[in-house]
Amino acid sequence: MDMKQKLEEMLAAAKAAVTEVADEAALQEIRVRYLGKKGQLTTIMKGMGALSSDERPTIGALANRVKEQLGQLFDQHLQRVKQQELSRRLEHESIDVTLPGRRGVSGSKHPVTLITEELIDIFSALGFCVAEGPEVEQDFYNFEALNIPRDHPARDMQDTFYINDDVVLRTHTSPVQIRTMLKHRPPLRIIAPGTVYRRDSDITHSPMFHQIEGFMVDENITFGDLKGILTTFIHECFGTKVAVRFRPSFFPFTEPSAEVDIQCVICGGKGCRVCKNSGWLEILGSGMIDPEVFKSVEYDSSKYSGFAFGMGLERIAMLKYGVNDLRLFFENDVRFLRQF
Ligand code: 2NL
Repeated sequence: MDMKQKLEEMLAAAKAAVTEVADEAALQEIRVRYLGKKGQLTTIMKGMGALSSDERPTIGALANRVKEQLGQLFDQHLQRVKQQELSRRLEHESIDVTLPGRRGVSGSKHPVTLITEELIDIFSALGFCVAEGPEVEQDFYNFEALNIPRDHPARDMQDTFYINDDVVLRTHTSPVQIRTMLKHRPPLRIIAPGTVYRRDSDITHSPMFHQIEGFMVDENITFGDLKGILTTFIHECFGTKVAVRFRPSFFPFTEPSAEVDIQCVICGGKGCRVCKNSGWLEILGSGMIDPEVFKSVEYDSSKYSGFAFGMGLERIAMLKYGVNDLRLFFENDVRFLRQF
């Protein structure tokens, strides 16, 4: 067989082979069989050395054309096979758009955050605004202005984290209220939620905890306003059926002072471990702002009066959510946190 015939037959055979092909891998295999280093075209071209010098240019040109045609042939069929594979996939695959999506894992709010937000909502509805201030505080705002002099036991190194002689980590959020009173004139209704620090650490005390304090100052504010606002707050927070009582107490910054108890939310007042069999739970401290405090902020106490109160947020959270161990709030165990 002469070379021209061999080349033409090879081209015809290749054309026949690729029309059958249905996938990319099979097509690649055929391409190698014809165009590869050990393929048929190479083998034929190796025989060209035996040709006479007048045959060689024509056969050489023909071989090149055949090579080009083979290349085109494979490219065409590669397109076809790819298109077929795509149509096949599209026919068989389907997307059920009614299936629920895969949700990302989302965190939840810390119970102390939830309580803070709830109390802010309740007091906002009663006309109170939120104020904030620094956690590293000067002695004047944390103690002096609140009628807690240098020799007061609350100043004890055992209770307070001192940065230096004049700077402390705030032991309550009252300094926020002092700053607010210095900046603004009455009438004022303010709540100050925030983180506070005391050198106390045992089962029922954490060195870092949270408080909300509030005050209201205007002309003619009385102990009746204190009772009304705090009773309303308790009814909003724990339900309107819960009994409330005001008990005389003492704070350096209020006179008179009262602690507020609610009927035990655990046993309903019958007596249990949480209320130490008294049937009552202490939930906040309060009182009429002491004239000494008004002196520090230069309010005329013959014109203005007001009440103030404070409570621990962890304690409220424990009672509302039935948490029996304070430490759970600070361990950040997700098995606990996920439940809120
Ligand atoms: C409690 C008791 C209380 C206040 C906080 C206050 C603030 C100013 C003036 C007067 Cl600026 N009083 N705050 C008053 C009474 C009680 O907190 O048991 N806290 C956890």
